[in-house]
Amino acid sequence: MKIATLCYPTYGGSGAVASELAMHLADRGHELHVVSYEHPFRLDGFRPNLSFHAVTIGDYPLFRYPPYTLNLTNKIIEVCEEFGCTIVHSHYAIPHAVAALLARDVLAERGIRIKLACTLHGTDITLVGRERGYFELTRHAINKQDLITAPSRWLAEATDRDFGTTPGRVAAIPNFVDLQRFTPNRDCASRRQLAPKGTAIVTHISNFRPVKRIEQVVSAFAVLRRRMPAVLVLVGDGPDLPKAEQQARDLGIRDDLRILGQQRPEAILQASDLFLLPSISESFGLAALEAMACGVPVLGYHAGGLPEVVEDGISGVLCPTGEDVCLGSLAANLLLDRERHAAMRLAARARAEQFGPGPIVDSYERLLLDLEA
Ligand code: GMT
Repeated sequence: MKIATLCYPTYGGSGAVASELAMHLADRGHELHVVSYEHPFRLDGFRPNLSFHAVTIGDYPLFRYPPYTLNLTNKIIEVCEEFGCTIVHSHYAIPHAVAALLARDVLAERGIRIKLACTLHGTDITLVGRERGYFELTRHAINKQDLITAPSRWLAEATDRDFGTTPGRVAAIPNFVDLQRFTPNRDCASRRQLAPKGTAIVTHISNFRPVKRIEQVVSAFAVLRRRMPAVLVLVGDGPDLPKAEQQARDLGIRDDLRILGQQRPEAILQASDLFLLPSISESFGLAALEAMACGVPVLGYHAGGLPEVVEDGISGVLCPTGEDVCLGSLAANLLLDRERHAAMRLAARARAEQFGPGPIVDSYERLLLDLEA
């Protein structure tokens, strides 16, 4: 297959999944052309059959808001024509699915037929896509795709309900994790570097947007900190990170925060005792899966697709949404119960092993190959 993959390059799950999938498909001999406005953070290592194409964005003075979607569409047309791509795979519907649809029309006029696949990731359905300014076009573009996938049954059902896709049409294909790269390693150097012996390491990784409820991460940590020596490691960047820092200052725990910015997460996860992910909604929770692969239990809510990944009471703790729970006390209770914590660490890794790349990339590959048939 020759596939043009459209994705966001930024720190976040959709760009990570798009990049990892592109690399796996390239390793299986397919030709991949990744299109984005910057080189995606997870795309690494040379492969002769994988290339990156940057979308150049016009800056004509008339444009107060440069029309990125048009530049993207133009790039899709160029890439499909030049390299003979027959599938355009959009990751995150907005604006990728719309640009792909427009490109398909232009290419059809030139006698070039392409098929469209779209992997929905989460807020393209649960938040942004529902906004009035995006809804109609997003619904149209999703329904015009030849293949639609979502990382959880929960998101597939939400798409049917809110965007009118026929039930069963959105294929639920979970996120996957590299089980060699993300593997437990308690004696790693990063553990000693992040905190002195006997100090619990609690971690949160995200793009620090309101949906992640960072304020709950910090307040839970403040409660936990009163019960034991601990540090809170924050990885990633985003609009709510400065607020988290201020909240920590107000609570008198700023010195216990390790704000690391955007980093490769594996060494940090290996050093961690607990991963906090109290999101309002999480279509899957790739960061949680990566933590679990490193043997780190997850504490969060029974929200969105997270229960399809984390088994409450076994590989982590999921609190009922809408109830007044004290995440900090739950975290402290778990970390102080050494036996339960050790069992949960093992269970977290065992659960993650069900999400290795092999069979999940197989599912994508099969559905994409069917498009060509
Ligand atoms: O926030 C998003 O929806 C975008 C996306 C991203 O790029 O960060 O995250 C989503 O996609 C991941 C990969 O499929 C999922 O594991 C995340 O759960 C999902 N985030 C949300 O649903 C909030």
